[in-house]
Amino acid sequence: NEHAASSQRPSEVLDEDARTGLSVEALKKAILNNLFYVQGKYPEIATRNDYYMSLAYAVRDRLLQRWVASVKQYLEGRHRIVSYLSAEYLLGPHLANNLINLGIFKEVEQATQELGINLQWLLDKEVEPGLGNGGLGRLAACYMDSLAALEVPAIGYGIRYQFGIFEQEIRDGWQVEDTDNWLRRGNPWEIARRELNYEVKLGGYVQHYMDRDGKFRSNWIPELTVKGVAYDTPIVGYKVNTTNTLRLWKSEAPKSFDFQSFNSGDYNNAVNQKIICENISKVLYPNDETLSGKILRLQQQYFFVSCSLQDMIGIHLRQGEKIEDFNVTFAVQLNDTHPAIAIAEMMRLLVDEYDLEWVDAWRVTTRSFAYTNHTLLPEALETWDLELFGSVLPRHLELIYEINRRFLDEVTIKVYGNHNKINSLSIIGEGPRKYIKMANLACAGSFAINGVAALHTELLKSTVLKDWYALYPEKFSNKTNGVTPRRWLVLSNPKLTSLISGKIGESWIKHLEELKRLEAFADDPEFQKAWMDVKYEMKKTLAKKILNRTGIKVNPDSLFDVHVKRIHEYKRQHLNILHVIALYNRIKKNPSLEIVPRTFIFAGKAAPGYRMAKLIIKLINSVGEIVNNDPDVMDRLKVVFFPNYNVSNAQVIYPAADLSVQISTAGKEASGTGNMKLSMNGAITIGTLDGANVEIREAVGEENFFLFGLTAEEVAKKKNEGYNPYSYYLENEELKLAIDQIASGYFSHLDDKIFKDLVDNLLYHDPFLVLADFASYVASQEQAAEAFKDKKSWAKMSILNTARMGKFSSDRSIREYCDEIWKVKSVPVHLNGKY
Ligand code: GL7
Repeated sequence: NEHAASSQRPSEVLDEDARTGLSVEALKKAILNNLFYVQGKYPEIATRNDYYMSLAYAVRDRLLQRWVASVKQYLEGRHRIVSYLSAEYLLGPHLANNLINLGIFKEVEQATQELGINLQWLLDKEVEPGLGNGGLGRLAACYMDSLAALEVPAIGYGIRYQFGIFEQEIRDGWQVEDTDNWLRRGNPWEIARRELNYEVKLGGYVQHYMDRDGKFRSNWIPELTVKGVAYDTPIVGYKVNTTNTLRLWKSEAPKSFDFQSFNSGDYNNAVNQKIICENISKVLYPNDETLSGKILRLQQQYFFVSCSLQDMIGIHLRQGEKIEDFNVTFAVQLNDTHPAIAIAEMMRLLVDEYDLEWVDAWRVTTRSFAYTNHTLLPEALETWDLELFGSVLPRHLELIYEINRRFLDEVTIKVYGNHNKINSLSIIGEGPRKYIKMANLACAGSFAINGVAALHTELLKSTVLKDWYALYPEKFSNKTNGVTPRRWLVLSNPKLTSLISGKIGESWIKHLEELKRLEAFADDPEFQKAWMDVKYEMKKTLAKKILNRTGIKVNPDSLFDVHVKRIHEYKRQHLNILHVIALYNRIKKNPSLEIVPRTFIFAGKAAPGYRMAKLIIKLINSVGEIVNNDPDVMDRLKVVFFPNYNVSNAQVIYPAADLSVQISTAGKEASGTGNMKLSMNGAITIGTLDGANVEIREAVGEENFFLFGLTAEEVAKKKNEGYNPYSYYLENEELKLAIDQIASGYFSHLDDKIFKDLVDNLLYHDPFLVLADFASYVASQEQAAEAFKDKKSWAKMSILNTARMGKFSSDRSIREYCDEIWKVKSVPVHLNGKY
């Protein structure tokens, strides 16, 4: 039973110090108390998991004290609250992060040690909540951390998926998916709020009638009603009391409902309906940047959005405020279009349930929402088949028609009847089948629209959202992504953290721009040595993990070339592997060739239905099998595919990277955030002018960045002119040989069919211009290898990368959102007395 661990605990028996004290003694007492009163064990028979749970509850008690104080203060002071709506939160393990943010890592380390247990064992026990696919979900997690660190009142709303992103295994070189049963041992970080639940209607039809006052009314008769139950996770800020709420909804069957069928004797139907209800929050869709158009996915989106809006309205009204002032209490951010149905749901709640006039409801709605776009890929822009949409949300379909009708009336005048523009702006797409365009709904209903990196925002304005930009230029702004230095430096790289703090103190952790002060030591030989010693240590740690997970022995003295992210053709893992093959062939031609030894480290999941991505994983492993075992190579090249890339694994990989591979086709990666984490940890980027790479290069200096490839403009031009990949293949000998080898089965036990689709795709289509960028990539990699030979200058480049990453803290991003979009202020939380 997944709730077992969060069962009642007799807090009365704990004294105050054991509940909230931060001293080693208090922590020890708390752990032992929990071992007894929560786990029902005594030390001699306790397992590591028992100790993990006991420590987790001890930490949670400390969070609760701050959490209650925060909520109380927000409500009593009627402070403006940020509401972040996101279908994904890729949180990573909580325990270590909470220890750091509470400032008790050392104390807990000592407390556990005195109890005869190793803290690392306990940290390793935590199963991470993988409630997201990749960058978009991880960004939401970093933003929750920064909101709390900056003492901004905020609630994150989302879905409590019972199964998060699948676990990846590699078998015979292929990706195999396994379910992520993250709740199987209970989740000590969440608090089930059974009493906080809302009903959500689905399906059915709408009745229209005129009421006694002569007002037209709509009555939505659903086919199904589900209940959303709140599960809260406290998110504490770094060394502040502020503790915000992450509120995730679990779907259940409403009580009333099994009874109905029961009474009519239809027990099977009652059970079936219960399963249908519970299915809604059962599993995260594993597609990254591709829409799936599935009914269940639309139900998920609507389910969590409706619960969240009902919850916000409840909070607002309980403060004695008027419904018309909703937008004064809340600023609601839509994390991509996944929650964009909120615009229509808000209109439904205001018009149907709270009796507002349409124009008043629209005014409140369009002052409440802001929309972040995270991708330019056309296949990722969400649309719903209109008929399917109407079958799930019949009332919302009517509302969207009305929103669209009024909107197009306004637009027609502004664009002077230009039909192309009207079609492009319409929320409803015409074609053989009509469809709903979620990005257009989001744009029409939001007061602010932003992209996630400077280049991305410019491309939004000039391509995907061009007509919107022409209509509402004042709504647009850029908010370059950021990452939290707490998890991605302090927690992942404690040795580098102490080295830095030893030189410049600790305040950089909250004010990342202060890393600039490291520049003064970039030429200091002693500091350079200490810096590279830490890197070496981290490479050894990763090497051990690699051996453990893959059986491959890698040399920590070699250049660690790190390419970790979701597997996608636009991210071009195949460009990387073509370079590996080229180096391999150079060695085969000249076995005594002097080259910088390299370890190529890949990691990342492929969407289970994305054939080409899965084929790329197989290719990486196939090339690895040959290269790693060819005696001619003499360990100068190693290719590793590190399985099951997730937050925990990323925390071990980033600190060990020498070279950060960010080689997406220019114009395709909206921002990237792994690029920031790697650079922060002293890796030097080899990359295209794409996403945030552009700003990273500007920040670290072009001499500390290996640039290659076509620009976004050149890519667009080449495609326009008719790109012919085959000519690149013919002209470049190394490229031709590499592709011929893949095609002939050299890496696949002479099986010449397995990679046929991949090869044909490259030779005859190559939509992401892998072949066009190959020569430039190889040349840039030669520069990187040359630079790696000069240890001093490499150390300097590495130090300068870290030193100049201040801008890429998510604290900076959140400050910009707060000042320019949300208009919210910090509210310091005080812990006076007991709560
Ligand atoms: C993404 C972008 O692809 C990525 O570049 C960006 O850093 C991230 C956060 O803004 O959002 N968009 C998207 O749909 N996914 C992303 O990771 C899954």
